[in-house]
Amino acid sequence: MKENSFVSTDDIRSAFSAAMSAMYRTEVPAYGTLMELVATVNAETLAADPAFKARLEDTDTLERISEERHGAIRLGTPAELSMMRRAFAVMGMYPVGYYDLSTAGVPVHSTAFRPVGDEALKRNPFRVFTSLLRLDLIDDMELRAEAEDILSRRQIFTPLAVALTEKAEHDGGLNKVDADRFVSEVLETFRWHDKANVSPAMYHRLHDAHRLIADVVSFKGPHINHLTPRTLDIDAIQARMPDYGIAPKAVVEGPPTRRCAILLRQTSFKALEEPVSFQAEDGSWQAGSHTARFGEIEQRGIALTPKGRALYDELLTASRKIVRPAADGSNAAEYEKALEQAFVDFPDTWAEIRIKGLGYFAYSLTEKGRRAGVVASTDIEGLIATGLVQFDPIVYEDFLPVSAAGIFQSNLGDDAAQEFVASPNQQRFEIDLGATVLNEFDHYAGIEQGSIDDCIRALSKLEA
Ligand code: OOG
Ligand code: NI
Repeated sequence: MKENSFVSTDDIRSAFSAAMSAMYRTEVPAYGTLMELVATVNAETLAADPAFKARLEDTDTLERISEERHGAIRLGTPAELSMMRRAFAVMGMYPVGYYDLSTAGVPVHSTAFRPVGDEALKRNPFRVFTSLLRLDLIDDMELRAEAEDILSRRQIFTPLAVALTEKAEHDGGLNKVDADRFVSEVLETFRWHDKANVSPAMYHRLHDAHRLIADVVSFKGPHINHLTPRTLDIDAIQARMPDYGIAPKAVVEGPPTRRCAILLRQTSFKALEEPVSFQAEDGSWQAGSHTARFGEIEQRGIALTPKGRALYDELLTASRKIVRPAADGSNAAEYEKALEQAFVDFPDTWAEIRIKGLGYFAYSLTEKGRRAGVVASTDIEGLIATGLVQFDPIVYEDFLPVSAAGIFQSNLGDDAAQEFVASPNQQRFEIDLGATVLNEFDHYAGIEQGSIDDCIRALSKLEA
């Protein structure tokens, strides 16, 4: 097959995220309502700030501003995780980062499958936060064995999804007909099933061990549990959700509101209780309910260096020592205040964030730099000082474990906090995944260094 007849991985990913969005809106109408609110607030924000709008027009595709940026699934077995990796690769999505959530009382560890290059992110940034259940953290050995047995009997991919993934791997891509079929077949894995795989008694045993275990083990597949569009004003949406009849989680996760946005802020509406039926031992179906699916929004800022991230973690921990956000929202205002006060120590101008080595920046030539003629200097600070080179923040494209835990917790029910011994096991995760995950810090550092090299090369090349 000729290579140019292959659909690009970016196009397959775009088709997939659009199909998932359409499916989820039908499955969870409240999510459609959230999307409307996001579109409204984004339009208002842009109308109120023409300079901001112009800047976004330069760097983003404005008409796609309110589209989904990420979703999340929870898998049950190593085999499911490694097959998922292969299917995501067909869409140009690769595992970046390792997140241990055991410390936060959630028995999973995770990665994010996402596009990696700048071009691919611009074409469509859709990511999937993907967790693997850790039955090794469950003390009850009998229940652990039963859960393993139930999981070993399910097949979350359709035969055609597997066959098309293998075909893409073998041929190096998929043609239009196959790509369309691939998208609709892989979508099946993410679909909601209102008939559980287990009896009511087993569901309750799993649920009592941890609600998340029930969510993963009791169903035919890893239903998409939320999708997340991008908002330009997360505080406005948090405040206005109740007007639209949807209940926001107690607080916005991540850093406080700032002039210079850092990392990632996110919030969600609380997961809905949905009807499901369970098949009892005698074969009869019994009505019940399950709470798992919700909608989220995100607002992203600059990617921080290890030094910046350490400062972020330190300030977040400090603020949570003063006020720990209660799940019912009763101390939300106090929490916001403590957070804001703690973050006074995090510089809030791009220049200072850069000079202190807290964030990653992309460097480029200014207009003056482009007209400067020959400048054979490798001193980037000098080039900035003389106005030949400028810098822009690199957007953080990954996730935050404390925030992710907050999102998990608020959607597992307000009383779900539970202790596990911290036990990160990246090596085990990578063996199960069948690949190593990309280190996000190395990745951002590489983008930054590449942009510096490009500036220096461009200025000295004028010599030749
Ligand atoms: C995933 C929660 C993590 C985020 O945005 O941090 C996440 C889950 O609930 O499965 O999606
Ligand atoms: Ni999320």
